[in-house]
Amino acid sequence: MSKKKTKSLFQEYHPLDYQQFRIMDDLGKIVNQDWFPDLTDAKIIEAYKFMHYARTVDLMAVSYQRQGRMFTYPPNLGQEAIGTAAGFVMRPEDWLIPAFRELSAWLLKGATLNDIFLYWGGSEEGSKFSGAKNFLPSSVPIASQLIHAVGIGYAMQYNKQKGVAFAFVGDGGTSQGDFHEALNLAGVWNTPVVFIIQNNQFAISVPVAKQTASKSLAVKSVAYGITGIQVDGNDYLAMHRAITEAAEHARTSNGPVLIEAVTFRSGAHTTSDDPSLYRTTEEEDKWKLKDPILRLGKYLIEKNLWQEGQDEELVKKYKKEIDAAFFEYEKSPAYEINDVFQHLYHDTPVDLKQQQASMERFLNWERTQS
Ligand SMILES: Cc1ncc(C[n+]2csc(CCOP(=O)(O)OP(=O)(O)O)c2C)c(N)n1
Repeated sequence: MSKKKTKSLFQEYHPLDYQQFRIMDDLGKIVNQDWFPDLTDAKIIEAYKFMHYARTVDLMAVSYQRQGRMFTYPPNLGQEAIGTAAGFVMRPEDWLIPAFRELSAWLLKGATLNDIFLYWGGSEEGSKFSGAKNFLPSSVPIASQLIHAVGIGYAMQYNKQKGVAFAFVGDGGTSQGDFHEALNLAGVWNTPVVFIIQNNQFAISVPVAKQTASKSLAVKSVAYGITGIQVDGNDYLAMHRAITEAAEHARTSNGPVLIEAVTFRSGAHTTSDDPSLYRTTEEEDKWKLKDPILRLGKYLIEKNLWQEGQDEELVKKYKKEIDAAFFEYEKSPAYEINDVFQHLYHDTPVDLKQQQASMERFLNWERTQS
């Protein structure tokens, strides 16, 4: 780390001081050398390329959905720095407890492109992540995953394992009771959980100002007696430093950390949404200048570590790889419609059996119509 400090990062950026932690400005200029992360140039280039890769997967997923080859998909555009930083900091023994909009973290934790396409193609097989360790499936009820994260953290602590649970949630998720219960229990039990709120300004059409009267989301950590920090979520270097410090804090039995990563969802909520109905192009244009890839790219170009034309070549190569993986995915056998009843309970409860029978009757009826 760059210089000896008298205060920890979390003391220097205490949530009650309402300062956002950042390392570079919107033009990629370093404005906070003191907290520059312990990363070599090669590691920064690796992260930059990975953000491009994750973005290419994301943009192509939207395109496959538009072509009718995949189902509803939630774009990650503009939020790549957060999941990429978490993914690079996470160790194999750590757990990833996802929300659903952190594709880069999924990929770095070991999800394959096939897993991703299966999941958003509606197959239960896509939740298995067979090649990845310590990775929960997406939990559709918003914020319910945070309760699981605290349980996992508690279990690791009980078993004297040194892992950390990384749990994601959106700004909208902070209005759910589960968010507050999870933070409360994590504080009381001192569990090794790093909560990452991706504050992307909207929960579908609801702006963050309608989620809370608090001046920030990070400040909610204070009420639960846990460590918290607000970070510029579009600044890869700041995200990497904050998550590294948070993981270390949790791993060394100092308890949970709440990180509010301030970002912007540049795409739609999902492919079924139209953001032009609830936000302005001025707002979108303002955030485009803060794009995480653009900013890190400017930093690298300024340091002569990257040339402008290189991005195009890279993306072209990634597109080819992703398309090849998608063609493979399209060869997968069609999933059994009954799968939706089969992955939750060991013994299927009566009401689910009734729903299953009703669905089968409907499908049989539908077949007679064609
Ligand atoms: C308990 C619950 N209520 C409502 C929904 C429907 N829903 C899906 S995503 C979403 C918005 C989530 O917003 P946020 O937490 O900010 O995450 P983002 O989508 O912005 O990443 C809602 C309301 C749900 N899945 N679960």
